[in-house]
Amino acid sequence: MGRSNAGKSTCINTLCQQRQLAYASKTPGRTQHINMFSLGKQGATDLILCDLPGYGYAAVDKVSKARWQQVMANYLVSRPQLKAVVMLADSRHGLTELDESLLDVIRSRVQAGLEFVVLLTKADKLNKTESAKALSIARLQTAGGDVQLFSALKRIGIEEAALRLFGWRQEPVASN
Ligand SMILES: Nc1nc2c(ncn2[C@@H]2O[C@H](COP(=O)(O)OP(=O)(O)O)[C@@H](O)[C@H]2O)c(=O)[nH]1
Ligand SMILES: [Mg+2]
Repeated sequence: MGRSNAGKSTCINTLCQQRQLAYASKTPGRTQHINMFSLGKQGATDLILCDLPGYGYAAVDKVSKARWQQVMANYLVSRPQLKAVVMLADSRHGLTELDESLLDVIRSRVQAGLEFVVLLTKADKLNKTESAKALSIARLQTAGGDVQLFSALKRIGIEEAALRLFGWRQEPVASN
């Protein structure tokens, strides 16, 4: 999840080594549904990635905004299958107020064991000093939570993110 234009769809495409699995757009606010991508062999899913609707796009009317927020909050609070939340934020802006309010929504689930990581996207736009600063601010905002840099363009943090997600996959149920 993340603000519209944070790089969610691009991240999913990159992790899945697909060009257009998730629709990346130059027009913010395009993804209005919860799109789910099943990874692994047919009938033996390793994990499912969900591209949540982006939030924070100014040009969206109030009613739609409120509806999306409700859909998101319901999903995050009550979806029992949810194993992990990946929050994406543009590394140049860091976590905004809207991101922090969503952190509040999932806080009790994270305390109860829901995995959580922040990807600071488009890290190719930052130099070393700016990257270090963005990381430490985001870590403070998440109270020492997992935060990493990510860039689909310059391929920063892709392996780190992929390994993290793969480590969180549901162990296959043994059958005999
Ligand atoms: N420089 C740079 N731009 C990126 C990167 N990832 C995504 N973008 C651009 O950011 C915009 C929004 O990306 P998108 O994946 O559609 O964001 P979403 O709205 O969160 O799904 C697009 O123009 C992407 O090309 C990146 O790693 N580096
Ligand atoms: Mg998208």
